Amino acid sequence: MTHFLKAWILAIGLILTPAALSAQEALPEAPVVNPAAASELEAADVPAAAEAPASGLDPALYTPMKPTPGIGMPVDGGIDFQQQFSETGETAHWINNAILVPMMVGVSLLVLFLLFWVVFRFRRGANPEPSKTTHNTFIEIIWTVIPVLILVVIAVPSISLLARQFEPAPEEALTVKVTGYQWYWGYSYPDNGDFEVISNMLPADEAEARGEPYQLAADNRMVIPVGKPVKLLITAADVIHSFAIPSAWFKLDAVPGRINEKVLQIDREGVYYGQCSELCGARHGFMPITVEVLSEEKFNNWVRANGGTVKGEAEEPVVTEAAANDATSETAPADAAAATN
Ligand SMILES: [Cu+2]
Repeated sequence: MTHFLKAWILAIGLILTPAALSAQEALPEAPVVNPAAASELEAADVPAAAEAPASGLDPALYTPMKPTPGIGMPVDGGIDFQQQFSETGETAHWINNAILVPMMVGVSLLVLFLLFWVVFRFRRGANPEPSKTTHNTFIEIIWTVIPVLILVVIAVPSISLLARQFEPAPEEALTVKVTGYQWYWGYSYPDNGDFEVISNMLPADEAEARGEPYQLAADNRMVIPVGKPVKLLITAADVIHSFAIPSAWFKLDAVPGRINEKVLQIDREGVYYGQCSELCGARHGFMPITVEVLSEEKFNNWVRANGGTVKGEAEEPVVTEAAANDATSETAPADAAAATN
């Protein structure tokens, strides 16, 4: 009888297992915390605000840039690294293509040749009396010295690149704080009034409508100025994530309770995609990174569109009037900032 009961309990357990597994998929969508995006949602109900643009930001100041196909994103059938748009990325790509790959090919071919040569030259048919040789000082020196030289040739550019990648940012660098959440990204701009942009993955139809790659495109992008070092302070609010942009040779873990710092510099205007690169839970594959790189002027306009302050402008005493305007007319801080130009 107990046998029968056990069998039933087991059977019911097995029947329920798939339901428990699929319950994982029914997790709630990441919250939309961005005020701009939130007002966009409200706009759907309120006809008066119907002119709100797709990005949720003032179109006079900022319109999301269209990505260039094949740039800053993976390509079909690609086997190489993505094309690089940062100085460290170009150096790293060069080290790979000019030093590492040729060495790997050379070593592999040499070992293959030696293997075939030994198999043929020292086969039993040709050597009825086996050789008793056990040592050859000359060959032993060769096979020690050559690998050492190879390692030195690799180490010099590789270690100097590593050092360059983690050089601290210059004093005047723009700071952006990147926070990984389950499962979206937040970008705050402490130098520009400390507004935060919340970045969620675009659904398939929306991504297609905007001409962007699905699962790489985000509703709100991280925007940075072109050709300038940007100091990224990377952290996480819940579990470990990893902030990665392959075409900028950038990857750094986002760890809760810790701030990791690294300089991001992209030398060409455009849109660059990345993904969370540390397994962080059920929707780990659905928290893409979209970085838009703009000229200084367009970047400043984007900051204004987000209600932020442009670095330098607010600090100068001349701008006190604009600051006063800001205080009196909160509704149009972008206009007030623009008026100071
Ligand atoms: Cu993640």
